[in-house]
Amino acid sequence: KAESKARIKQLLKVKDAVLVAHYYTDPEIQALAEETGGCVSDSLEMARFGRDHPAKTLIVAGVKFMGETSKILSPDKTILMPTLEATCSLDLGCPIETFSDFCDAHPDHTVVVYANTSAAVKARADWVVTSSIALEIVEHLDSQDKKIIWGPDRHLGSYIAKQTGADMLMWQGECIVHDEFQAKALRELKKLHPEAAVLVHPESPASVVDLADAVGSTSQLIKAAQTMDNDMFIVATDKGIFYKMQQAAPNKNLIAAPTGGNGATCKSCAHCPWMAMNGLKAIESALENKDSSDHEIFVDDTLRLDALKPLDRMLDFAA
Ligand code: CIZ
Ligand code: SF4
Repeated sequence: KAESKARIKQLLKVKDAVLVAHYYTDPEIQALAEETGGCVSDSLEMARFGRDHPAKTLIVAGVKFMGETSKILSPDKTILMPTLEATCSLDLGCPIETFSDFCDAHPDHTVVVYANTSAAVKARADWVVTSSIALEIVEHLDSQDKKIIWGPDRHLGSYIAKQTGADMLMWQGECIVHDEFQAKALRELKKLHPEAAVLVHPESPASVVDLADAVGSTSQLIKAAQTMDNDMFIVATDKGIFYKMQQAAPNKNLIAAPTGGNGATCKSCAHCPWMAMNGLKAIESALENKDSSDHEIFVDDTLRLDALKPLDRMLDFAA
């Protein structure tokens, strides 16, 4: 491992590359990104950091839509991923053909899609949002009496509809990781730790969100652990987040929310199987990039410009 890390550090220098990692990747990958002057963050910040960094090459340790978003924002950079097989159940569950038909069937609706989608789905949308800013953008559209098509995460969509009262037609997608958090087992755990605050990512089912003391994106949940007075937090999101959350709140006790209620076994067990593909060996191989078809992200130029519009709309709104 030490050898692999040393080799990665050397390759980053030689190739003028910087490592950008998501909060859900394994702790050693996040630590390596920090040590080498890269960044660890959510999908929006990853893309922004990559765009603004002077390096010629970005190594995006995350899942495919994050690499695509980086390419859309930084077309002149080489975007490499540890593996192009790292995808996302939301992206997989929202193929462009059927999604486009759904949009065509409701031409009077504004199309708002989550960042966890392909470049083609983004290109079909009026707005792209991440979980940090989805609520504000839908509020803004609702204040203009817009009817909304929301895709692909139905849990996040329902949460936003409930908070804003907006008129939203939902695509029925879900994140296989967050969908597994269990309300019944969480209620039991809360009873054991009545002093703990519950932090929930809104890709979780409504029954779990209902038990939350704070609901938010990964960066918002880290902030909550840092600023809330509680000494203990029960956390319902991918367990990769514990690395940064513990750093931000070193004296707090963080425990994982249960994923297998009623004696059922979990499948993802609170760790995204695609995020887990971003190992040291894969990063090394990306940096070597012997075969670009294994690592390099390309986005067709017409598609890129169409996807850039709704992404820029979000970035301008956030600014
Ligand atoms: O669930 C994910 O994959 C998240 C939270 C992505 C992101 O950073 O927006
Ligand atoms: Fe997709 Fe869920 Fe994995 Fe995030 S954690 S990449 S939403 S499957």
